[in-house]
Amino acid sequence: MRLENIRNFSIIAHIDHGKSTLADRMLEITSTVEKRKMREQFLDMMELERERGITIKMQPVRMIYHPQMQNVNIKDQNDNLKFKNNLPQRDTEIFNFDFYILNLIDTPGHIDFSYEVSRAIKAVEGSILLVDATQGVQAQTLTVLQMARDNGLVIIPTISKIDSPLARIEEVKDEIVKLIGCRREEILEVSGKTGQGVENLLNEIIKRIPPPKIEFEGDESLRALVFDFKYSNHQGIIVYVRILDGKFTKNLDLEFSVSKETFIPSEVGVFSPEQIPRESLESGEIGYIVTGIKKPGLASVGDTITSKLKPLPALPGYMTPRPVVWASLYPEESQDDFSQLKIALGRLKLSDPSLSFEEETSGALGRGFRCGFLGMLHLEIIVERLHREFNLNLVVTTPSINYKIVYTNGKEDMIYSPHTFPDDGLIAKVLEPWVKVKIIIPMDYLGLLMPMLFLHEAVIGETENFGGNRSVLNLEMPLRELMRNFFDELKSISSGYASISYKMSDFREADVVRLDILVADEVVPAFSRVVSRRRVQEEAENSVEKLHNILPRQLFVVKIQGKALGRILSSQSLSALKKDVTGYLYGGDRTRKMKLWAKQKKGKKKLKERGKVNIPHDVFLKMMKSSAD
Ligand SMILES: Nc1nc2c(ncn2[C@@H]2O[C@H](COP(=O)(O)OP(=O)(O)OP(=O)(O)O)[C@@H](O)[C@H]2O)c(=O)[nH]1
Ligand SMILES: [Mg+2]
Repeated sequence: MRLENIRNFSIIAHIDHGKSTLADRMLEITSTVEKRKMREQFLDMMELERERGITIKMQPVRMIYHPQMQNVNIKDQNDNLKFKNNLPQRDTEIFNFDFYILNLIDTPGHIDFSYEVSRAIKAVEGSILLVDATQGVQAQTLTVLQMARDNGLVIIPTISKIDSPLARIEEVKDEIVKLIGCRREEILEVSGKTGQGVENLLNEIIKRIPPPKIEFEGDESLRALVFDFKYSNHQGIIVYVRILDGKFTKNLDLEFSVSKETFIPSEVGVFSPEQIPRESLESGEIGYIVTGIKKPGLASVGDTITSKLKPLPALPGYMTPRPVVWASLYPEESQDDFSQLKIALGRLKLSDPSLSFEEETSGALGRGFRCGFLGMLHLEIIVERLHREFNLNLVVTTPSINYKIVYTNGKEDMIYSPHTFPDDGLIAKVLEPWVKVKIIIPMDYLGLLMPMLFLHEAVIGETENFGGNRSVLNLEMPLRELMRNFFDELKSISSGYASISYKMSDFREADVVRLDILVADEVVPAFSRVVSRRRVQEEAENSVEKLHNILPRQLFVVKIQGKALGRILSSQSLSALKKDVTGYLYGGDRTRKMKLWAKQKKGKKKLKERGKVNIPHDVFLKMMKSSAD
């Protein structure tokens, strides 16, 4: 295998800047996907990605590129496709021609999925930093650029969407020069829509990104970085690997360096982007290994796969990201679903290692899991996937951040679930996480932004001018305030022109209390929240009002109350549903109706005595959403 013919790269950008669409054109030019199978954002394969039009998971794909491919006619292109499909046996022949193997990893742009980006980056030598010609540099552009730089990658600055009538190519070039410090001529221009400039970009990738290097010579010196996992019912755990050294084939004795788990692979192969088995995977390549292991949780991403008999030192691995929000998930109906939920979370964690979960028991809710997420969208996506892929209906508690409690007796504790947040009298001090935030916003909107920042308790740091008329604001604020509808408010005051990125910072003292919601005189733990003391009255009223609007009426009157610091702060009554129990009686004797009414009344009294209000699954989801926005 000639390393000089391999290039590994990722496409990184702010959300919606055109990464997946650019990848489409690359797949076409290289005939990786047949024309008739092509569809928009081809690499967004998950149903949820397609529905929402966003990338959630990174996706590797291997392409074979002949720099003159566009000059060959259609017939030859078809030949090339056949050639590609026969590839497993013909690797050596490829390199007699001027072919390159391009391993591309498309990444998500939404900040909640940035752990995907950070893992993809470690598997490649270079990144295309894509900047939308209509939007310019945005907050997440800065974050992903920093990640690529920290990993010493070659960066190819590229402007996307140049076909758009709204494109401001020259201005955006100014911004990129300022940001990266590159020469203006180094910036490439592409349109994922028309394909303009994409072939040139592929040629520049070959020129600018270096081929992979090997550290240990010899086929038996085996070392591969695990950057992702997938679970298949049929094949068990499949690992996504970047081969650093050696030649991986099936039937070798392999082991995970850190977890020490051993296995004999039943298949190795490449992504095209579907899995294509091959005889071997060699140094510099990106592909997959079928481990046959069925039990999740044994090995984790960032682990190294090496030879069991002649192990090489482990690679540095990945930092586990710190969750931003926490919510508890409980099976709605039967506790039988608990073990189902446990398996489902284990499976999801394989392909999404940023998800964290731990068993939790709540008196009222039974057995469930306290889960950590990288943001509200992440939480929403996981709940949705549990529902769709595992058929689980869940009670989702109101999302919350974590708080450090110092008790009056000196003990300390970390609280992840609002319903376990202690009563005021027991607390000496509460500490909460803060975030460091970057906002890029047109200067015209600064006047509206400032009061909003004040209301969200932000401490404003450095502000710089950026490009023509935009500012970059650096600030710090409580994570609690960032989660309080900050993103939507920012979008609305800036007419969608502001962008934001953030990272977790330190813990600082907070003045917060627990707000409980009572339904029919009983606390519903899933609705408890921790709120700022000075906003508790307002929050109690809002929550009660919201639940009053969402909760279906019952056969009896239901009281909904907000309670904090030992006092009821807000109360509303949900009127009873009048069920027509006599409807089927046709005329006739009124006494029969009276009898039925009396029976109904008795039933209602019984229901009320039990105080059992049926809160359907979607009410929890709706409350979760409404309290987050
Ligand atoms: N005019 C024009 N629109 C484009 C171009 N590339 C992408 N778009 C549009 O921009 C939107 C986002 O495109 P995607 O390719 O999904 O962007 P992305 O960067 O992959 O988005 P995320 O993965 O969610 O971060 C879609 O509506 C595309 O149709 C382009 O070159 N020109
Ligand atoms: Mg995408």
